[in-house]
Amino acid sequence: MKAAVTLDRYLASEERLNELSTSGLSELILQMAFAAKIVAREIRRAALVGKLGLVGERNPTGDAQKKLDLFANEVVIDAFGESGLVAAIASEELEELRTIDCGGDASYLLCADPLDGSSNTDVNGAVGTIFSFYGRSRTGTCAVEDELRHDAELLAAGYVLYGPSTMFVYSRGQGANGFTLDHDVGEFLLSHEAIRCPARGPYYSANLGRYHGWPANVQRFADHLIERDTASGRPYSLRYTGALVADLHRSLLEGGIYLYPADEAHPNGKLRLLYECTPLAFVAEQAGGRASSGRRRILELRPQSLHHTVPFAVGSREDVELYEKFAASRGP
Ligand code: FBP
Repeated sequence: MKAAVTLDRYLASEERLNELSTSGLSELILQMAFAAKIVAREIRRAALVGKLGLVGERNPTGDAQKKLDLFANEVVIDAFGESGLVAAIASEELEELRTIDCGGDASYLLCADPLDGSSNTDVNGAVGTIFSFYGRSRTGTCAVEDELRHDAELLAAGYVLYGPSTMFVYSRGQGANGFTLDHDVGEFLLSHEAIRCPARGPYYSANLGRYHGWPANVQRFADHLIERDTASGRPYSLRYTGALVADLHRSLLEGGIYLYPADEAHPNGKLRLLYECTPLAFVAEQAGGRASSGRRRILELRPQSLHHTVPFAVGSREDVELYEKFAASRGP
């Protein structure tokens, strides 16, 4: 039987293949995997240790915070607080940046959505963690938010999917790879090497409950996906789990598109550019997919603020390109 490849070993092989894949970045990706193991354990036993339910507070973009949101946030911050590598952390759960060592030599920045799909925590649904590491452009200074907004370089990104199994998917610019946690061994083992996203469908993920609040051209796109036309593989099947990470993971493996357009309740979209859209766009593109606001490629956008939201479409390249065509179209 082929020896299992641990995340550690795979990162080391990437370092040998590409000098851009630094040991510092490997250490950070391994530390995120460690944090994911702790979060996975807590999610699995949450109902037994009083970790379900709300904390009664709201996060910076108004979402009601779950106990597991705060737990995952603390685990991520603790995991990088002593690393000596991370100067500051931007998190969905924190109003402001958490600066750790911005005046020193720490040369990386971390952006994280510690728990994606929070509405699923109390119903045993899939949830995720989204992360990205930036190389500092102004090491030793504390104008970190300005750095993230203008010239910090995105070096690596990924997500953890806490589903029937726990998966860790990341990229540092050399393709996207997936690892599955062997809970008994306590190691993430290579299970999905060089993920290639099919060029199109057959699934789409969107909250159709918001359909009537979408712009007409977006409604037309959704209508188009469910028209009958065997030649183009339509109608697409709806799959909406309530967790972006789970829906994107399906699209990357089996094809399809996830979209969260602007709507009446979210005129600038709901999803946060810095710690949800950009990291997933990076992974999707490394897997041959595409990610867009409908008007611009997500990776061309820079955040105007820490919690800046954008309309978001991600998944199979041809489906997202078609969405962009509809999004650019005029008329009733
Ligand atoms: P959280 O990171 O706060 O969970 O928000 C993101 C998210 O939950 C996505 O995972 C999901 O696709 C979407 O929001 C669900 O939003 P809605 O309930 O409006 O459909």
